[in-house]
Amino acid sequence: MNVTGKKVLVIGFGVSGIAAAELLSRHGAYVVLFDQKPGEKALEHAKALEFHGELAIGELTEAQEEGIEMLVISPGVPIDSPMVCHFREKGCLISGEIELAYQCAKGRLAAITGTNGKTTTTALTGEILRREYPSTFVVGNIGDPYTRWADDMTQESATAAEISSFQLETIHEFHPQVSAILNITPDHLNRHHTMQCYIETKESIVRNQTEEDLCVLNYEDEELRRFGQNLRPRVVFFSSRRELADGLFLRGEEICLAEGGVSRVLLNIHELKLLGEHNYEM
Ligand code: UMA
Repeated sequence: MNVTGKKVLVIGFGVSGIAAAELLSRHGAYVVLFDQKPGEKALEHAKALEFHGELAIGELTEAQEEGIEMLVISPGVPIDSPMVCHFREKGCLISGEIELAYQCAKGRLAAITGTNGKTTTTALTGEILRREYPSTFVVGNIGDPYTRWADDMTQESATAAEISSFQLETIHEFHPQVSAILNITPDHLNRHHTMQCYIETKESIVRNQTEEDLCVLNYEDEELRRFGQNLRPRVVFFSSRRELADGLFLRGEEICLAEGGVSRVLLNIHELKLLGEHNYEM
C-alpha cells in the first residue's frame, strides 16, 4: 500500500485512528483525521498529535473531502455507515487500521480471534514468543494498536495480534503465518446483522493463508470443526473434551500432542499458573 502523497481520510479519533494517522504521516500521506463526536481525552491530546494533516470534527467540509483517495477506518466504525458508503461509491479504497499496519509491518505474525478468551490467549502467546524472539510485539484489540508499532518491526520480529471481528471486516491482504479461532458464539450481532455474517467475518482470518501456514481451531466448536475440514492452511485442532488423533488435547491432568494417532505428553496442568478448563485450552 503506497500512501506517499495521497490524501487519506482516517475515521475515528480514538487510539486506532491516532496511531493510523501518525503512521500514514510518517509514510508521506496527508491525513484528514475525522470524528463524528470525539471523546474529551482525545481532544485534550489533539495538540500533541504527530501527524501531517488536519482534524475534522462533526462533518467534513468540501475542501477536506476534495481529493480523498482512500479511507482507513477505526474498528468501531461500521463498514455500512453512511460516510463509508459514500466514499465507497466514489471508488475509494476502504481499509481498516489492521490492514494498514500489516502492510507496513515486518516479521512473523500470529493472529488470534474468537468470541471469548482472545485477549488472554494473545497475551500468553506474546509471552511465549518473547522467549524466542527478543523483538516481540503484542498488538490489536488487546488495546495497543497494530499501527502504533508496525514501523518498529523488523524481519526478526514476532507479533501476537488480537484481532476482533470489527477489525477483520476491513482486511485485504492481511496474512498471518499462524491464525487461531478459539470459539464462535453470538456476539456483536447489532453490527454484523446475522450470525452467518459474524461467523464468516471471524473465519476470514484465514483468507490469505497458504499451505505453508497454520490455523489453530477449537474442535469442540461445531462450526469450527466443520470449517477446519477443507482449509488451505494446515489445521491444528485442540480439544479439552476428547482425545484427538491429530492435534492438542487434555487427557486427565495432561496436555498432549498427537500426530497420526501417536500422542505424547507436553505438560501437566499443575505446571501451569492458570487453572480452569478454558485456560488449559489456551
Ligand atoms: N466514531 C466515528 N464514527 C463512527 C463510529 C465511531 O467517528 O461511525 C468515532 C467515535 O466518536 C470515537 C472513535 O471513533 O471517538 C472511536 O473509535 P473506536 O471505537 O474504533 O475506538 P478505538 O479507541 O480506536 O479502539 C479500538 C477498539 N474499539 C472497538 O473495537 C470498539 C478497541 O477494542 C481496541 O482495543 C483498540 O482499537 C486498539 O486496537 C475495544 C473493544 O471494545 C477494547 N473491542 C470489541 C471487543 O473486544 O468486543 C470488538
